[in-house]
Order: sequence, then structure tokens, then C-alpha cells
Amino acid sequence: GSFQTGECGTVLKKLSPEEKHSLEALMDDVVKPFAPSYMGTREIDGQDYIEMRDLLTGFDTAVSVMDCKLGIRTYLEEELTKAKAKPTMRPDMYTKMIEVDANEPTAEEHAQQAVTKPRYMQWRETISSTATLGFRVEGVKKPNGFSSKDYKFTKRKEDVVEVFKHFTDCNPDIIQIYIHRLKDLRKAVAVSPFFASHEVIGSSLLLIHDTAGLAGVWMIDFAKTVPLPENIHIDHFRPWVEGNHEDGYLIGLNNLIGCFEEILRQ
Ligand code: 4IP
Ligand code: MN
Repeated sequence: GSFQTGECGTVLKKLSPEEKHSLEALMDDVVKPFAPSYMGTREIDGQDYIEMRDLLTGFDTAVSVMDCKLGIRTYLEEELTKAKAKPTMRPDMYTKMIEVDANEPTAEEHAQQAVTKPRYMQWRETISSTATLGFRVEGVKKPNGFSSKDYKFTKRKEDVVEVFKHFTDCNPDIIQIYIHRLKDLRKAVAVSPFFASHEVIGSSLLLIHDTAGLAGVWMIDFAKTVPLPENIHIDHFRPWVEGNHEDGYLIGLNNLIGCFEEILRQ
């Protein structure tokens, strides 16, 4: 991806203005403990990067990492408005779609061998748990070499719970730390000026634990986290309807907590 190894203990990521703005604002917010420490920008060979503290700092080398993309919507309203007014047809997204389900495109989409971005993103939301649970697993890595991004069809709560069980090896101590940390994040989000003024789209939570029993949760990926238009207020929980800018962040956070709690009940 866009990551490069920076100085010892930092990571570099190709600069996006939205991500830079979000990280700057997060450094001055109650959710700061859940964000990677932002260290500024730097230019290398004509390319601008943002520099952040490496989230793996402090963990031992045997780490497990899971990326969950939060929210009931994974594209910006702006992308929808654009697609309606002046659709950009995406052959690459058509290809990704038919690789999964050759019957999904409409006759017209087959004829064009292309789909719009919101069409592709909406379909991805409904085949995964995004549309129903407000989050989806994007990837899992374990210290035994296991590494997978094959969660496109992990949709039902039971299936997500199985992924979480595999990720944590059902270790109740680790699961408790995750639940605690996720509930702390939920409390912080409720009073956060950042969340009161931003729509958080396509952002992930990175869950990291090691074999020594250390575990943590961080918010990452803010390239589609944007300030809300004036006079628009969201609570991150109401259903999204076009124009209300709701992102379903708290729907996802609640269900994520619920999936971990389910493991402890079993
Ligand atoms: C990808 O679809 C992801 O949704 C990307 O989101 C998104 O990038 C891509 O859009 C889209 O093609 P798959 O995961 O099904 O491959 P993320 O960056 O969070 O992984 P954006 O640009 O929306 O962040 P395009 O337009 O970049 O292709
Ligand atoms: Mn992206």
C-alpha cells in the first residue's frame, strides 16, 4: 500500500489533505488516545508524506492485527452526487464485481462492462457485514504466519464472531481488554468535538495484541473523513439517508463490542 518505513518507530503514508486535516484535529480531541500520534509531513523525492508513530511500538514481535472498517456507508455523499450527475464508469470495479458474482451486474452494466463507484461500494457493503452490522473485517494477521484479507463475504454476526474467535484464540483476557478499550472509545466519541463536526467514512479500527498480553485499539485511515457541511448535525447512529451525512460509526462500534461480548457468553 502507501506505507513506507520511516525513521525507527514511525510510518510514512502518502499525504491526503483530508487525512492530514483529520490527524491534526484528532491531536486536539478527546479521542486522541485512540489515534496514531501525528508527527507532521515530509517530502521525499517530490512526494509528500504524513508521518505517524508506528502503532506496533511497545508490542513484542509476536503480534496479531485485525483491521475493521467502521460505518454503514463506505463512500462519500459527494461521490454519489457526482455519479448521478456525471457518472464515471469503472471497468476495474466491474471486473472486481464479476470475479465474485457474474450475475450481479445489470444488463446495462454488462453491456458497458463497467459500474459506478457507489454502485460497487453499495454492493460490497451488502455482501459483507457493513450494511447490517455497520462494520466489516478487512484483514487479519497472526504471528503464526496467518494473513488474510478474504472477508468479503463475512456477513452474518455468527461469522464475524468466528473471525474474532480465531483472531483472539478465544483468550478471555485479551477479549476483555478489547471490550474495555472499545467502550472507552465509545464514551469518547459521544463527547468528541471531532466526531460532532466530521463525517467518518472508510476509517478503520486497528486491533493489536501480542503474546505478552498487551492489547490496544486505534483509529486509522482518514482520507474520507471530512468536515460536515454547516447546519448538518449527525449522531453517528441514525440510519443514513441521502443528504443526512450519517456514517453509522457508532452502529459499527456497538456491534463490534457485541461480537466480542458474544464470545465471552459462549
Ligand atoms: C476498494 O474496494 C476499497 O473500498 C477502497 O477503500 C476504495 O478506495 C476503492 O475505491 C475501492 O475500489 P475493494 O476493497 O473492494 O477493493 P480503502 O481505501 O478504504 O481500502 P477509496 O479511494 O474510496 O478510499 P477507488 O476509487 O480508490 O478504487
Ligand atoms: Mn482509501
